[in-house]
Amino acid sequence: MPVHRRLCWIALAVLVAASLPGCKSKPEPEPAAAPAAGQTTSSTAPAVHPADVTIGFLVKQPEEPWFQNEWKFADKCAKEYGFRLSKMGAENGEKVLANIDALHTQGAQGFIICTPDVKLGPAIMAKAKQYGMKVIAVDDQFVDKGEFMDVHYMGIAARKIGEMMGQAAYDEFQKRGWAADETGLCVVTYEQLDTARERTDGAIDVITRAGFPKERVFKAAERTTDVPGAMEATLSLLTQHPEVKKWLAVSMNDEGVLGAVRAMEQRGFGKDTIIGVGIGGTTALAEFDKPEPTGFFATCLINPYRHGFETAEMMFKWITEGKEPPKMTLTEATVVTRDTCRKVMTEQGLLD
Ligand code: FCA
Repeated sequence: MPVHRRLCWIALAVLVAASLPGCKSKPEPEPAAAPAAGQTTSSTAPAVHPADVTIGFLVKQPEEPWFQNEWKFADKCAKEYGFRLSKMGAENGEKVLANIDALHTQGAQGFIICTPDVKLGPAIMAKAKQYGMKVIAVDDQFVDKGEFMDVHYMGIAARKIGEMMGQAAYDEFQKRGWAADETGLCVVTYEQLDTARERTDGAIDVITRAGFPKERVFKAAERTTDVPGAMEATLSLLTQHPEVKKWLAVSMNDEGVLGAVRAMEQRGFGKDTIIGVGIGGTTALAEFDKPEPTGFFATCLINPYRHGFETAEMMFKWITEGKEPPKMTLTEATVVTRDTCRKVMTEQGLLD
């Protein structure tokens, strides 16, 4: 073949190759076969390109500051690693399942979820399996037939933090020299959720073991774990116990305690007759930032950076490197008050 014709053929071949889908001059790394559970790949190069990774982050109460913060830190992780994060509200079972379908359509390889109902665990895992998606449960652990499911989980050390909450309330009660016989402990409960029950049980145990009379512990079961839910529950408790002159208030989260404090204020109680201690941080901070102190005395500051950034990072590495996260990660808390909350949150990098 004359040289010029041979050159033409080569040029044509190059053009065709370049226009073929997936035929690039620099080949993309091939996705590795998914390693068996518990195994890690030895390769250091990412098996999947970060830009091809989509991770879902579903939360049961998108309006709650805790969950907004989890999203904020997960977003930070997505930016840092260059993957796509799909944030979705999952207020009920229908939404959860529809959103997992939507994630599949988006090509997601995995998701992190705080489920609206822990009993949805088996249905969530079945759908994830069908789509080959990885799952990390955050905050609320999946339950199947009364048992925790063997699914990767990051939650707070609920019992321990509940005890911390009780201790902080009891210490302040003693410091103020209140008489036990005119004080009541209001416990806003949500006992169908394990992480909630462990927190409030921990608080009750510590306070009663310290000597506070058991018969002065009053539970108010909330129907929803938000401020209105806690307020409604507390108002009816207050109606039943007009003899109580001073209140300690604890709950599973800041919202529960804030609802209790608001209800008590409606009935004439205030900063000198309420010692409220919550679990959270951001909701408490808004209360501590008010010009005058209220009955919301302290909170156990928990860490949305760990629950948002770290879960997203674990999921990303699981997808791209086959690095399986620990089965269970429990995070800790620090007690903060009006005087220390902002400072400690800043130190922990939780504020902008
Ligand atoms: C649960 C609660 C949240 C937060 C989280 C760590 O999901 O509903 O308020 O306390 O645990």
